[in-house]
Amino acid sequence: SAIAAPAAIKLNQLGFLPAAHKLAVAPAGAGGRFDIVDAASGKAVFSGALGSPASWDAAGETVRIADFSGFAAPGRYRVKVEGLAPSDAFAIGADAYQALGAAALKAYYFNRSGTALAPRHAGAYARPAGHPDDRVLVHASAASGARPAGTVISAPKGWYDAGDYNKYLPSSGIATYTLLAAYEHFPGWFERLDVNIPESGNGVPDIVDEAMWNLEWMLAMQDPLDGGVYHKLTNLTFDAMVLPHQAMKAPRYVVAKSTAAALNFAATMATASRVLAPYQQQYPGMAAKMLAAAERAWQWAAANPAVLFKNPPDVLTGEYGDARVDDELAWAAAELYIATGKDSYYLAMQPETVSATYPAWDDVRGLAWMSLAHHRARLTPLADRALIAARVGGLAARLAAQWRSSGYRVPMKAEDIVWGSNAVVLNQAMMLVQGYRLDGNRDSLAAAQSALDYVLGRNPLGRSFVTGFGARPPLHPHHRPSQGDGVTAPVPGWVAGGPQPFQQDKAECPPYSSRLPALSWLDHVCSYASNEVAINWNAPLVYLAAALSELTPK
Ligand code: G3I
Ligand code: 9MR
Repeated sequence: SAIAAPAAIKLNQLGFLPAAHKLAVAPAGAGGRFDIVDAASGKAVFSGALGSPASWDAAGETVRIADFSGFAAPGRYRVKVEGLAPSDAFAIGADAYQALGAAALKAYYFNRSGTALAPRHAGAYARPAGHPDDRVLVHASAASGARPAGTVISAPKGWYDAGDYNKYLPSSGIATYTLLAAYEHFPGWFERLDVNIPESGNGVPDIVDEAMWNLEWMLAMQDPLDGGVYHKLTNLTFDAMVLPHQAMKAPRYVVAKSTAAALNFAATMATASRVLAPYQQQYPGMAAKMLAAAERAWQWAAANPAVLFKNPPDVLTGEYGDARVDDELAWAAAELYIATGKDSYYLAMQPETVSATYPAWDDVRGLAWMSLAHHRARLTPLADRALIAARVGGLAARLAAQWRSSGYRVPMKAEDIVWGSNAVVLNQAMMLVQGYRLDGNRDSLAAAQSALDYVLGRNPLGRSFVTGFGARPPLHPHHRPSQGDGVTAPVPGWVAGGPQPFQQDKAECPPYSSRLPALSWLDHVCSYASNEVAINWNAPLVYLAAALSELTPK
């Protein structure tokens, strides 16, 4: 099950929609022209000149671009440059990202906590239930009022965060929101997407049912007595690399309420209340319950504006500590404004003080602008529509300029390459899509396409970073189910965290072969710093599969 050395010509190993922007990358030393050849017959069907040599400092490499956007005929092809081995085969077709989007969404089902996965839904990845979380202890750090330390509460369901089996508010908020936004923006695509989960066929799109699995857990993370929200539900230490039902049976805890958790919760519940409103029959009373919960969490945060989370000394699992909560505040205010129409929330956001950045779990202000832009037609007169357009358009223009100037034609700068870099580039793409939806600038759509191309193989390593997709996908993600299940192939549909130069896991791994940001990656289960998967990283992949499918001109 080894991966052959990457081809010299790098491209999206899955393929393209017919009218998409289509680029491949060739080494700078190669000849001046390229051909697109039919994968079966080898016959040339298109040819063009390679672009001028350009470099990308993140990889220390100079390359030339093959632009075959002008070729649109459905089929299977390779790119050829004289003197080089042909590229991996790729497809052009109208359904290029259907299976990708379905698998990236199904990955959440595979990470469900507290439930057995049945063979009819999970196939080879069926497994018994683990982590029921119906008897969880309130940790000393979270003790308050009528819930002193040691109080037993129930907070079942939710998704395991990542390769580990804990559940954290900051990653849950952005992940769940991004799935809900994907549905809000592209409802038709998701209404047609059946991913075979237990709820499929209940009259609610699968993406909304899947989000509900996590939203029900999130609701249980709110202290009903004061509206505060626990930052995480966790073991004291990480589980071994085994399946959920084989994990340690030591008590699990809800740990410290935090301002970040309350605001994440408020933003996500306000968003969910909009999406759930039409599904009264399947989820009676849910939308109203969510909106009320969101407003209570907001009020808790208003009274507790600077409770920053730190792991207590006896809790050694993921921290998701965040030194700044002004971005969470802006995001929660925006979502509550959209959901309620109350101008007080718009004023609380202080929009003129909020810049636009690409989202990450610790910087969510871009989500506020994304939601305001999508809902701009139904905002109250108070909303500054020109400001919304300027923020979204300005961010997209900056990212598109970066894309145009980089040798690999990606919107990511070398310094953006941190833990979870593949989600950095996917979230940049999601914001480029917001720009395109506002002003129709084709460069924004092309740059978003390029970001997906990067994650699917047009990168300096020549690897697809999505399990089960492309010619050279990750085989050994840091993902406990994939490691513990005895199945050779990892659970499909997960994007690996990706290269990043800090190598925080190097004491536990074989040597990395490079310290260059875009090359510093190990396809090894040891590598939690470059090859873990995470719910917040997969969500922009789901978003992009739908967005490019729906927005690329037919
Ligand atoms: O942004 C800074 C950069 O400016 C700086 O130069 C660089 C070098 O120190 O660090 C960058 O920050 C990094 C940050 O991620 C970026 O988001 C930190 O070093 C790095 O430690 C931090 O990693 C986080 C990691 O947990 C460790 O705490 C990741 O963001 C976060 O996604 C990850 O999340 C984990 C959970 O804790 C547990 N579950 C799995 C999940 C995914 O790996
Ligand atoms: O497995 C853990 C992974 O899910 C986390 O993202 C990562 C960072 O918090 O930590 C991993 O656990 C490692 C721990 O931090 C250090 N010892 C080895 C553990 C992995 O086997």
